[in-house]
Amino acid sequence: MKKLIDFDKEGFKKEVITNVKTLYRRPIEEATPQQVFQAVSYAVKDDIIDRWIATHKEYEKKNVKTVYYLSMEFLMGRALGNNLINLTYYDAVKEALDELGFDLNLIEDQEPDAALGNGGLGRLAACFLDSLATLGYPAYGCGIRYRYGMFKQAIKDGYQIELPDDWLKDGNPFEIKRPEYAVEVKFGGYVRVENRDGRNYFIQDGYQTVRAVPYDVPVVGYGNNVVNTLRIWDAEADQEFCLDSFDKGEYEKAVEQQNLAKTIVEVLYPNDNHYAGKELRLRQQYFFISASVQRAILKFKEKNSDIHNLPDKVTFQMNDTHPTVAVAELMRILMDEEGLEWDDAWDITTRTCAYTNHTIMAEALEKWPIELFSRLLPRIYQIVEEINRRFVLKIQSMYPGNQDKVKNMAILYDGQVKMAHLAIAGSYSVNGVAALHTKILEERELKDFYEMRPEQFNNKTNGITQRRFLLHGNPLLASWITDKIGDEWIVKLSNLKKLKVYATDEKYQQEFMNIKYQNKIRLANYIKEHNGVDVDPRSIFDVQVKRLHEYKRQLLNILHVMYQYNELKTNPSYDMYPTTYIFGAKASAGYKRAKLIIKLINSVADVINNDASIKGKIKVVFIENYRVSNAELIFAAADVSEQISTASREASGTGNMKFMLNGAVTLGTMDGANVEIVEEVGEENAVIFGLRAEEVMKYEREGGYNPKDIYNNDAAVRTVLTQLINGMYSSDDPDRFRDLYDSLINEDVYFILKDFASYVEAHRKIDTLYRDEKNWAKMVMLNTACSGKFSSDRTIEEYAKEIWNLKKVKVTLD
Ligand code: F58
Repeated sequence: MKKLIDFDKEGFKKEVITNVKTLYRRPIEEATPQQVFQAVSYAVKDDIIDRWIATHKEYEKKNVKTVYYLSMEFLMGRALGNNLINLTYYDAVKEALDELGFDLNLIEDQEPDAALGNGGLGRLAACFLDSLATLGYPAYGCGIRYRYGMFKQAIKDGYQIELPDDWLKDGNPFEIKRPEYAVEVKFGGYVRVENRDGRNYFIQDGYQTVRAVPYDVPVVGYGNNVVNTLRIWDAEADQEFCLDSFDKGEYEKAVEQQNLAKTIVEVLYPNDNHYAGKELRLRQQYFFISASVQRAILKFKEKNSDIHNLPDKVTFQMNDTHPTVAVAELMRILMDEEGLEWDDAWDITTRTCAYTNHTIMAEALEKWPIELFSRLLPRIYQIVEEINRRFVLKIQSMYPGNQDKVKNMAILYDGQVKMAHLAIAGSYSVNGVAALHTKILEERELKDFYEMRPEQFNNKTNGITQRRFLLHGNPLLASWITDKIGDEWIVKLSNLKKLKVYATDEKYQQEFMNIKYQNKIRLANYIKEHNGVDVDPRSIFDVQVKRLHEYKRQLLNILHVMYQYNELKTNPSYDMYPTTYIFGAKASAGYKRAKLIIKLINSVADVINNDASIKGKIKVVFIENYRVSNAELIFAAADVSEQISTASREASGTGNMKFMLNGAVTLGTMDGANVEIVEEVGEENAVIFGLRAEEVMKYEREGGYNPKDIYNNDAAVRTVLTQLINGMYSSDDPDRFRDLYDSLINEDVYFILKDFASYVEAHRKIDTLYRDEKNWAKMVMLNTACSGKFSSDRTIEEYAKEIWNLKKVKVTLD
């Protein structure tokens, strides 16, 4: 890796030694790995700070436009390795630590993942921050400093157990508390109108307040001295908790406030593509939005005197509907605090807010009962009512007499506040996250909105950062690539296309495949250590890692494994290439069926892995506690990337891109960004199966299909389904998996049986392709070579130019 920034190795070593001493009163020889991790991180932070200060000085000097990326989730993973990579002294620090007698890999392993997110949406936010800093765009990530992040998953007797993720227990060395930027957030009470000088002022009274205190986490750009900020808010009680108060009423009030504050930021809701509808969740949303928007306005006012210029200096990008109270909060501040009239405030708001949609799944669209919303946020609700009143008038004037339009588009309807509608009404941009997804939004889910204002809609296909998912996660491949085409790919991933010429050269094919093999050994060791299962690195590593959700169809995958096992057992001529099926997935704690699918995968693994008669042809592994840090190992080692969602359901997917980048072949449906992956790499270098999105949607319009037809006509499917209920994988309780059986036979909402034959066929194709070593090597190399489009740098450039209108800033150190 090219060294772009000077690194003083001896000085660094000294600083680590001093840090251990001052933090822990110990000589370095006696320090625990965790203590060394802390000491190293503080030394790295020291370097980051200078760049952080310089960056903000530059932003202030230039009075630049800034994007505030508002998100309930930032799935950052570990910081140390990534910061070293982006400071461009990972290798140098590795060497320095070697000299001190420590292995950087082991030190990195001391850091807990910052798992302030569920899955794709939260990880996307983290990739975006990395790209924003690397490209030099002024940006803040704004979120919540959850005390407990995404739960830790343990597998006990094949079942998922959730354990609390106490990620802050040893302290977070990179964060900085900024009490000087604390603000107040108000909940509840009532609104009183006061007339002053002929103007009505709306005043919230009788409310409870919570103090929002920001913690800033540095986001280091790659090799460019830029350090942006992830600002996550903690909640504190507003009043001093007065222990010696003799006034019982006061004392109880203080306790109440303390509890209110504590519970708001206590824990991340572990739902993926499903909204919780809980009062606390709405509290969390308003809490971080109010704090972030208040702060942004205060900062704007430091450098700008006319609030009308806000849209020239600020964009609030709302990551899904969770932050959309921002629309009403900004209106509140502009009117109640800045004294603007409605029209003025609305004009500013709708030129400042923008909204990204991440799903078409109906159950993920947030709707709040008006009763709850208005009780918790009385002033905000008043504003939403007025936004709705005016919006409905607009609909009626465009479509006179068309009640359906009002019903489909109103923000308040059926006693509910529809957050997506509020987001669209209040934004100047609405974007989907892959071409197919945006098309479905425009033509189906948000059709009425699209027809009303087509120019508002646009697509921004997702991306991922190559700095974490290749440079850090796959150092062998990263240095091979650099060796071939130089290291500019680190900031310009489209350069990877220069690798195409190597894809047909046998020597390079061998090198590439050897790296894959080394990565498979690394993962096999991890699996042995964590699962106690031996897997053969020469087998095909066929991987599906993502949240467990019915639409993602892990069930289809495991049913196919059951089918293949039947073939092996009953058909002596059945020939298959040894395959290791690797799963990793967390199920939302309350999602029963998803948890049952995890149990099924583990039960199938138990039976198959212990059947010596099949000579290890199939192995099934469920990797416990799938998360960002072990994902890096997994992507690097995969041969086959399972992207098998029911077509039309996966908005984009981003795991698919990480596999491709690391040289895996996609086995997938034409869904989300898979469509664009195939477009880039060519159909012959992916294996596509199953119904297309239009076909799925057609069936859905016509009331579904009849899965019993398939059950009756396909003996192999019948056998597999019967094995769900005959105790083959649940001898102690044959009825355990009956719910899965019933769901498939009766409805099969996700078209699993419908796509089954085609999926079997696709696996046969993979088997055949894999045996042709040269062609396979060519395929995987072309996958890496053609993955340039899927860098989040490309995505962010598009957001910056087409939505945010941001300018890049250069930062130099004096
Ligand atoms: C995901 N959504 C999409 N939601 O499912 C995926 O296709 C897409 O690639 C990704 O966003 C990024 O655009 C997703 O991860 C959540 O996890 C929400 C968390 C909060 C509750 C509702 C779901």
